[in-house]
Amino acid sequence: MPGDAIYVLGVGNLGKYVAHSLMKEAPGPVTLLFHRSSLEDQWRSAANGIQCITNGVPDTRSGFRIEVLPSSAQSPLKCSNKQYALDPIKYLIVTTKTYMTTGALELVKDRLSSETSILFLQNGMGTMDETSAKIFPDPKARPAYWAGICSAGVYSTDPFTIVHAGKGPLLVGLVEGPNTQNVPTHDQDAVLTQNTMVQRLSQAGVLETSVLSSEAIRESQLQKLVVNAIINPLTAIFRCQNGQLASNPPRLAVMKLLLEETGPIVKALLHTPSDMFSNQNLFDLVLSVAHKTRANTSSMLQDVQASRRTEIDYINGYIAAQGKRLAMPHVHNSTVVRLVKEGRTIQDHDIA
Ligand code: KPL
Repeated sequence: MPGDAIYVLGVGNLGKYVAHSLMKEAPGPVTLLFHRSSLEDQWRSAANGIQCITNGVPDTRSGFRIEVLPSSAQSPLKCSNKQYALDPIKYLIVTTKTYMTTGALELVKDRLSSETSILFLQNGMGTMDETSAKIFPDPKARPAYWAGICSAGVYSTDPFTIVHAGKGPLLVGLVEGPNTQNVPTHDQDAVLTQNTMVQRLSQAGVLETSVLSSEAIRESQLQKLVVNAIINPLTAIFRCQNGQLASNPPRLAVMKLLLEETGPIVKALLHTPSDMFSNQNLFDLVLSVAHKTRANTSSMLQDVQASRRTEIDYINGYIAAQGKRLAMPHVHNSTVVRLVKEGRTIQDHDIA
């Protein structure tokens, strides 16, 4: 049943983890969409499979369908099975870097429709709005958007090998939009029976999927945004691991300053007021994540160290833009965006 295939766009840490988990535990076709042609050679070197190492035990899964997307919407498509190449895509999981989202979606947009469910599983916020503006300006043609947050600790050791270092749930929820009126978002059983993608994610027990209401997933997205807006840029600017932020008084003071500006902006983005978004509660949340992930190098510091583009525009950049729109103070968020983009570092004695 090609129509029920789940397509995964973006094979970074999370894309590999989700694809591997689906193939291992939730029977049905999984198609990997390669949006860079170099991935095809790396895939062959990896013997056409994804390896996931958990507690030192490797598990390799093969059987994926592969499509190498054309470099532009006009060039021809290469895929492991021509029969499926132009099939409409009903279920799509997007795990690309945020700034690549619309460029990658552009390559498959003719296969997406209001019948499609897209799950955005990414750091930061803003990609759904960009997708609507650039890819689906007509709201009636827009797919149903799902938001996902995965807290599992996963890192790559080569292009198709990941280490599953820490357990963490996958939260998913349907985002309110033009094509979601008929989808029951509060009734978990109904969502599960109606959406094969969510059902299969849920079957892949290793993902520990919980289906949340639209409101609850928005709260979780905004909480995650706050966590990423404090930990990610500050670990990049101080060049330290997550746990080394809170254990150092000058850095802790900067965390607090940034949070005091970020908290009220994010709180204003809630659709329903929530006590969880007081500055104190948000700061406690940031501290607890920094502690739980104390040995981690944040994804932003990893990007800076590898001289890759960071996702700052979709984290502090998004918050600064929302602050501007709402006429709320946002100077600290704008400053960290600039510092990260310029590759600047701050020494503790600079702020003492
Ligand atoms: O999500 C993260 C990231 O690095 O992007 C945190 C939670 C900060 C863990 O490192």
